[in-house]
Amino acid sequence: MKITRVKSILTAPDGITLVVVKVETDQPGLYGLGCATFTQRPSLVARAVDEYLNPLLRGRDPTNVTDLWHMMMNNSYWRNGPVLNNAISGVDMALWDIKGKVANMPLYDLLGGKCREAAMVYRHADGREPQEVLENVIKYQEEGYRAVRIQMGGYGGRVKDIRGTNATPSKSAPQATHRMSAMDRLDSAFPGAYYDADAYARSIPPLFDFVRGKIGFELLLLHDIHERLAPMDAIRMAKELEPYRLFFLEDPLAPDQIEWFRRLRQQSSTPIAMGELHVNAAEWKPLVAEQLIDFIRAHLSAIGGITPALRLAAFCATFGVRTAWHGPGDVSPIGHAANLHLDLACHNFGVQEVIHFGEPLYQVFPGTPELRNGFLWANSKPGIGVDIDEKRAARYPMNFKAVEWTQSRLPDGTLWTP
Ligand code: GCO
Ligand code: MG
Repeated sequence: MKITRVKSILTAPDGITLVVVKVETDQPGLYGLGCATFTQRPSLVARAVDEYLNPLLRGRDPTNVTDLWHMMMNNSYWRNGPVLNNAISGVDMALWDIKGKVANMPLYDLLGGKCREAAMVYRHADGREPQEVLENVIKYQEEGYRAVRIQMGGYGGRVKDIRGTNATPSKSAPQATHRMSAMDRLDSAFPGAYYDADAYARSIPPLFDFVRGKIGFELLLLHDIHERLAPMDAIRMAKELEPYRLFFLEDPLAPDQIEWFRRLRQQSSTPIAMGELHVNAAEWKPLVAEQLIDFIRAHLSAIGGITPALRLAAFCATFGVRTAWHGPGDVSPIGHAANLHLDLACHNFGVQEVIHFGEPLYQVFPGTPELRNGFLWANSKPGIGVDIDEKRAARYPMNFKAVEWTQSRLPDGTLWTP
């Protein structure tokens, strides 16, 4: 069996640019699909696939997945960056897809079979003020979800001052305790996505107090700091949130702040999740080996695909760290399915992040996993189990604009990690 072509496919069915890799072989009708989605730099990943991996891999045997993964990683000499890792992931997942198709087994079976029927998921509830967040939490709870991430104004709390809007704030909810004047750029300030870190930090513990006061402690609640706070402010929030029993608190610090993770661990019992930003094993090794985190959140394509994720899951298992793979809107259904196969086959699964899969996604990606009663369900098709309708995919071309939300700035104009 030989690889005859490796190609990238860019498509945005739900308005978010997804990057898919198709590996074609000399066997009639046999091909594999993988996710390579780095939605902030999609065309760079596509070029890495088409201009470098395609000529490198044509003519090679697709069954040697591990060897090809190492060869792709080392072939550029400099390695472990998000663009090349995503390109490699697209091929790696496609090779696992081919292996499952040849074995006529779903990937989870190839990886040792199921540890659970389906993967428990969490959804994103948000709102401009606590009452609105609560309403969205209750909506998910009524749909059968057992875990909900709550934010108030996205990441860093881009909350409008409810006194300044026509929204009639509810009497029982704590009012947003800060004016958002900081959202207005200072005269001399730089253009950007402003947020008030201190106001955000002060708004979250009262939010959890309010929500827990209304719904109790049965629903698993999560929160994503998204590296938006100075380290000690993140530690303070982790401590302030202890009474509200979070399932986990995500991205409290930037990936390079390992020393601060050590201090955070000494000071708080709030479970910690980290990893969606990781691209290099050096980033996760201390966090896992020193048990500084409870959940690993890698974005599978950013670390290079299924091959490294399998090793990472096994490494985490030995230290009691569970998986919570990154599952946002900027992961393709192929990537979500790859997450799910690992969720089913790895014993140390924690929870799976998912978003709403719009109808266009199901049309472009037949076999997209099914969301039902708070769980994600895999089909039993061989391989990853998701296909792509390339004609339909072409109807949703990439429409790239400079990314604005990552130009996050503090009130004084200082650029802060997004
Ligand atoms: C999450 C993540 C995402 C990222 C996004 C970046 O927890 O799902 O924080 O929302 O911000 O994937 O492109
Ligand atoms: Mg996150």
